[in-house]
Amino acid sequence: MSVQIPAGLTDLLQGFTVEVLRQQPEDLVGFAVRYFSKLQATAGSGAVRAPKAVNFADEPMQTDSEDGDEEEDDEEELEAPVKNRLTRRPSVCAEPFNPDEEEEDAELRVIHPKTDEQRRRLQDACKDILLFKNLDQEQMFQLLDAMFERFVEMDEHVIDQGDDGDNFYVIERGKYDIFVTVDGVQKCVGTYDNHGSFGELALMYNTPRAATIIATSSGALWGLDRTTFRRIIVKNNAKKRRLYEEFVKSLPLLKSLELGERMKVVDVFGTKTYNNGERIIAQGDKADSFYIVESGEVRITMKHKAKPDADGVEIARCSRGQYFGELALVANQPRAASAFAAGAVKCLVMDIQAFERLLGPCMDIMKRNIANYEEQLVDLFGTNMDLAGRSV
Ligand code: 1OR
Ligand code: 1OR
Repeated sequence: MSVQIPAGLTDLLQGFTVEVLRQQPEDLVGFAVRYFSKLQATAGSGAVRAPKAVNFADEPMQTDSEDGDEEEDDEEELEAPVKNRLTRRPSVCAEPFNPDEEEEDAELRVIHPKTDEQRRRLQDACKDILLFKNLDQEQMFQLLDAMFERFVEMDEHVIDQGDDGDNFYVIERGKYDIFVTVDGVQKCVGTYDNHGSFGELALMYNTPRAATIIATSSGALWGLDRTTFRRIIVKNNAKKRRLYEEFVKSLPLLKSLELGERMKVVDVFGTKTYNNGERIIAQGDKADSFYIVESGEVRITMKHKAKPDADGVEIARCSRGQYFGELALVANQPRAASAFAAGAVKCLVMDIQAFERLLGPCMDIMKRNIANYEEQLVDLFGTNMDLAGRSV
């Protein structure tokens, strides 16, 4: 029996197979649905891997320009963005945004083609980015497509306080100082050391850049343009606010914050889930995040200085609404204890910069609690130690 192979089938399946091998998706069926839907949308346009409006070759390079009249040439080191003309940024004030608006217009898609090696590095750099934690697979897919690589030299200003926001950045490598100028005095208020992200505030709130970011080594960043950031992240934040409003209103720790400030907390945290027994924090580690338990229970354990190899003693448990991981951030010292999931756990996680920027008014509550830890330390271990494990 001879079977007729429809014209085009081999090419169709080959194209799909190549994309699967290139991108190694975890959800093959979901990937297939998206791939063939895009293909259908592009039917007749000649483009295969991008929706209709995204044009790989014949679109002139577009850069963000403040006044919209002139092409600026100051981003030469950036890979030429493949961007539709419609994505050009109007002035900041002229850009109303309703996050609830359905804006799934393929015209807005930005795609920077990447090699497999670039994509792997990008995925690695993005895997712990808190702002990306609540996105679904399709949003993540679009975000990664839109990101572009930017190399920076030592001493380069990546962002200048007071400027309009153009891009959000994820750090692949390099060290960066954060400077804030208040009343004409510039102060270094923190650093990024080979991981993390910055540049979200101006894009989220349509405000001028709140800090200056200067590279203190050569480095590599992944940029995300303002339009895509707002279309995906800001829209997702509106959903997150609805979802978490009641929860953050109920948290005793945040009671000194106005509602608007609590909502800013929601904007910047990411949710992380842990399986039973999984370690969330390791005693002695350098600290860069703060946790609030959304569901499940977290065991806090501490090792005795005299028996560093023994399993830690359980010293506390945290459940819904309680927080942990503040001590190392407040005291600027390594983690004083370990934290493990007791059953399935979900936490809201905030990075150290957001913690310092937003939770200043909650410091009194935290410090009172820390004083409690110090007292119990002596009772539990029967020896005088401070929370860094030193004898006092
Ligand atoms: P952006 O778009 O305003 C500058 O551009 C970025 O610096 C900002 O987004 C944040 O991503 C990042 N205050 C303001 N912005 C900060 C801060 C910060 N830290 C990092 N950024 N503070 C320092 C907290 C350690 C508060 C200073 C008073
Ligand atoms: P961290 O950043 O040091 C471990 O990371 C976290 O465990 C710590 O912040 C606290 O949030 C949390 N002593 C020290 N850390 C504690 C304690 C604690 N309880 C919870 N954590 N004590 C228990 C008091 C009931 C006193 C120790 C004997």
